[in-house]
Amino acid sequence: MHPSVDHEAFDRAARFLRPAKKVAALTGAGISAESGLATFRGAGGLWEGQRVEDVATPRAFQRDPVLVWRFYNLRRANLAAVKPNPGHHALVELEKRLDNNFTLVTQNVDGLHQSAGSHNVLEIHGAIRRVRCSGCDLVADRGVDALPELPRCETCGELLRPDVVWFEEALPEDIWGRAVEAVEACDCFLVIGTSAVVYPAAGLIDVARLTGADVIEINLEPSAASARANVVLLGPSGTTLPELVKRVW
Ligand code: BJW
Ligand code: ZN
Repeated sequence: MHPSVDHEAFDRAARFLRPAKKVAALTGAGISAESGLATFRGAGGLWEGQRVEDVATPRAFQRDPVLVWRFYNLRRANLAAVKPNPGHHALVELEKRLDNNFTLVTQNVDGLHQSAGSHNVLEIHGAIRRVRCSGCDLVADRGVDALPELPRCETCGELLRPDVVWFEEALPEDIWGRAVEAVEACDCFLVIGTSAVVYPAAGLIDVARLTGADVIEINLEPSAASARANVVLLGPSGTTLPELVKRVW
C-alpha cells in the first residue's frame, strides 16, 4: 500500500463490511479506468470534445446515427484489448465470500465484471456488446467485432442501435427493480468509481441510507456521493478494493 494510506478509514470500512449479512455494490466507469477504459466525465473524458450528454441521447441518434455508431464502434473495439483489473477481481472474491448475499449493480456497459467472474450482476445501463433493433424486438449479442457504419436489422431492415440506456430513456424495468430490492435489503452498500451525478442510479445511495445500510465510497476523489457516505476510501479502486477485502477476511 501507499505510505499515505488512511488506515483509520480502512478500519472503519472493514468494521461496516465484516458483520454485514447482505451487501450490494454500485459501480461506475472508475472501476474500469485501470483496465484502460476512459471514464465519462473529468480529465481524459470519453471522446475528445464530445460530451456524453451529446452522443448518448435518442435525439443524437436520430440526428446523426453515423456519429453515434462511430462513438460506440470505437468503444467496442477498445474492449477487445482490455482485461478486468484487481478491483473487478476483488468484487468476485466478495461474491464468493458472501455466497448469494452479494448483488453487484453496475452502470457500466463494458462487461468486465462478468469477464472477471462475477455472477450476480445487474447491468442497469445495458451492455455495449448487444445491439437492439429500433424497428422490431430483436436483441442480439454482437461481441466486440466491428459493425458496419450503419448496421441494419436482418429481419426488418431498420437501424440497429447499441442496447444501452441513453439519457431520457427508461432503465430496463425488471433489472432496475431487482437493483432497488437488493439495495433495500443490504446492510452495507459500496459505491465504487462513480461520479454519482446520473439518476436514477445515484438515487440508490439514498435508498441505502433510508433503509439503514452503511455506505462505503471508493473513489479517486470526493464525488457527489461523498456527503452521503459513512466512510470514503480515496484511491484507485484497483488498490483500495483488494485492500479492503483483505482487511475483512
Ligand atoms: C475512479 C478511478 C479509479 C476514476 N478508481 N475511481 C436534472 C436533474 C436530475 C436528473 C436529470 C436532470 N435532467 C435529466 C435528468 C435525468 C438523467 C440524469 O441523471 N441526468 C444528469 C446527468 C443531470 N437521467 C436519465 O436520463 C436516465 N433516465 C431517466 O431518468 O429516465 C426517466 C426520464 C424519462 C424522460 C425524460 C427524463 C427522464 C438515463 C440515464 C442513462 C445514462 N446513460 C449513460 C450512457 C450509457 C451508455 C454508454 O456507456 O454509452 O451511462 S451516461 C454515462 O453516465 C453512463 C454511465 O453509466 C453514467 C454514469 O457515469 P459514471 O459511471 O459515474 O462515470 P463518470 O465518468 O461520471 O465518473 C467516474 C468516476 O470514477 C469519477 O468520480 C472518478 O473520480 C472515478 N475514478 N478513476 C476509483 N482508478
Ligand atoms: Zn428489426
